Amino acid sequence: MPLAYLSLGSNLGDREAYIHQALNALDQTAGRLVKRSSLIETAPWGFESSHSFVNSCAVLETKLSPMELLRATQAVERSLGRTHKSHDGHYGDRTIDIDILLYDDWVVRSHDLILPHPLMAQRYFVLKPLCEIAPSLHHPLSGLTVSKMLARL
Ligand code: PH2
Ligand code: MG
Ligand code: MG
Repeated sequence: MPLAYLSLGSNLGDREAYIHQALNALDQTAGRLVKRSSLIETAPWGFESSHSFVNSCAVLETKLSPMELLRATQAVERSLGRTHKSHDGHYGDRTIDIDILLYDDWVVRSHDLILPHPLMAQRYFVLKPLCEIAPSLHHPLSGLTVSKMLARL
C-alpha cells in the first residue's frame, strides 16, 4: 500500500492537542498511521507572527490516491477550525495545517497539489521531524536522502 509522508503544524490555541487530534482523525479517515515524529517548537518561517509553531511529521499507509488524500487532509483541517488557506506564499496563523510532503515516489503537478512538496528541502520545521522518522528516504527528484537535505540546510 502507498506510504504518504505528512507535515503537521499549529501555531494557535492548544497546539499539541491540535496535532494529536489531527493524527487521530487521519488514522480514522485517511489510512493507518504508521509512524509519527516527536513534536518540535519552531519560529514562524516565511511570515511574521508572535505565535510560534509546534511541528511534527507522520507516515500514513493509505488506500487513497494523492488527490483523495488531499481532500481528506483538508476535511480534517476544517474539522479542527482551519479557516484560511495560504495563497502564493502569504501565510497566516492557523490551528492546524496538514501538508502532503511525499506520496511514495510520485511526482504530481496539478493545480491543487504538487508532489514532492516544493518547499520541503528549504524547511527545517519539515526536515528535522521527517529525519527522525525517515532519514534514509530519497527525494524522488533530487535523489537526496532526508538526512542529506537536512545537513545541507
Ligand atoms: N507553515 C507555513 C509557513 N511557515 N513556519 C513554521 N515554523 N511551521 C510551519 O508549519 C509553517 C511555517 C506554511 O504552511
Ligand atoms: Mg503548510
Ligand atoms: Mg497547507
